[in-house]
Amino acid sequence: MMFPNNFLWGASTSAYQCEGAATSYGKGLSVMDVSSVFQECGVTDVEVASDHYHRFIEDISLMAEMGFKAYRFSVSWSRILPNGIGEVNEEGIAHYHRVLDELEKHHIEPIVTMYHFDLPLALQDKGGWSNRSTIDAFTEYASVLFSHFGDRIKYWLTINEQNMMIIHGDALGTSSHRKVNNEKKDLYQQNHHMLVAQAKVMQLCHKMTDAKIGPAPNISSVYPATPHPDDMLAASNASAIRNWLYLDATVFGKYNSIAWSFMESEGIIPDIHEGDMEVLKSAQPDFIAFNYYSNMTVQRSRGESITQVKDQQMGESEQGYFESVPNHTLNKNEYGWEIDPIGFRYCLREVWDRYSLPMIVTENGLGAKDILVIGDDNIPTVIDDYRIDYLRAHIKQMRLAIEDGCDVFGYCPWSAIDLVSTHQGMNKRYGFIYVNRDEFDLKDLARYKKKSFYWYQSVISKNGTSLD
Ligand code: BGP
Repeated sequence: MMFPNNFLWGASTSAYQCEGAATSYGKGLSVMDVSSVFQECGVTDVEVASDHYHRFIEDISLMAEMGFKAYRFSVSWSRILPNGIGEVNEEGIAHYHRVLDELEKHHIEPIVTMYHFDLPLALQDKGGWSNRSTIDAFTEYASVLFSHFGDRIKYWLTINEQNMMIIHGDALGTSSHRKVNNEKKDLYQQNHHMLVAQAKVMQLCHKMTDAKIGPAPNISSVYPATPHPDDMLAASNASAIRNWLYLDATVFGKYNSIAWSFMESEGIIPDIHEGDMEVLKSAQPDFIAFNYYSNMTVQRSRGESITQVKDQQMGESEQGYFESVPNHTLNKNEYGWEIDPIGFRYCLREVWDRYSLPMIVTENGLGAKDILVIGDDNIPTVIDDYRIDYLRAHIKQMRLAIEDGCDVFGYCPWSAIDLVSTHQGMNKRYGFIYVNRDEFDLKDLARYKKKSFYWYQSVISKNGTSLD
């Protein structure tokens, strides 16, 4: 079994994590530029990051050397609209045109995320997603993007990991920290606004362009800790609350009933305006993009939280509904994230079974403390066999999922180049390309090819037929 001929092999980045130039060239601030998470974790901020803003020509030429068919990156909303709405920053528009020129030159398909965690601060100051007017702001931003780039981009992603911003907003640094009466209700109100905004933007995309558009949640299939029916129910709760709430609303245009009954019991049903549900119903994604790092395992809620560490892949629980537990059949990476390639096949099958829409994997990868060494040719490199093993195992399982009948049209692991990790700064690296800087010492920001660079190059050149 082969990967389809036009399979989109590539990799991903996001604007705030790699661009740098966070306060230059007319860009407005975003919530990530002022996020306290980096300081709390004692890691670098995103002022310079990987300096991709200034070095995209070199970076894209390295991606071309790897044979990339696609590059998934995000546009910084506040670089296009410094205040979130209103005045357009022409320098921002010109920048992304230059990025697209470069990609075109190398025949690399751009896959563009419109919003990857970095809400313009000006909008956050007005209440962010709690404020219904952010729906209009996102639609306005989308219309600016479609009118400037609509004829150059075939694949758009609306919102990166909307589900993680709701569930783990504090850890990601996207929370507004506003004082509200009922924090949880406010979160699910934000979620509703994002769902409506996304639906409007999908409609707009179809009206203004010939491009395809889809959501980009973080999906983890959920295993029950034991075959006990209570654990089975807990797994079903977790899946509904973590995954299907988001995708059902996007694809079927309705709230998942299990998630709805959870919101009802918790007293957190969002205010839904007349016409909202019609908007959700009438919008249709063309594909599902999703990020996969690992699945999760849960048991029935015993009323206390089992894990203390909370990030995108760990420690999720909803008192009364489910509780995450470690899966002892799986190995973990050095940051405690479980490694579950077979679960990747399972997850692809589950999403395919449920929605029957073409899928593209927009994140998957291994974060590690890479060590730069001098290679045979006297050029610095990283011998990242651990990353190669991880990616190989996942790509093999993706191939099996395709054999199972899943329609997967692309794979863009995290990340193309090293960039700032949400909690561990430059310490936790994911890239095929090493960026020569430390946490606080910017060094020369030179690019070095890791061992995985050459490995992935060969995988792509053989279209995934030879993985060993
Ligand atoms: C995803 C985010 C990415 C990236 C990735 C790795 O949830 O979409 O932006 O950060 O996780 O996570 P981390 O940087 O925490 O290791």
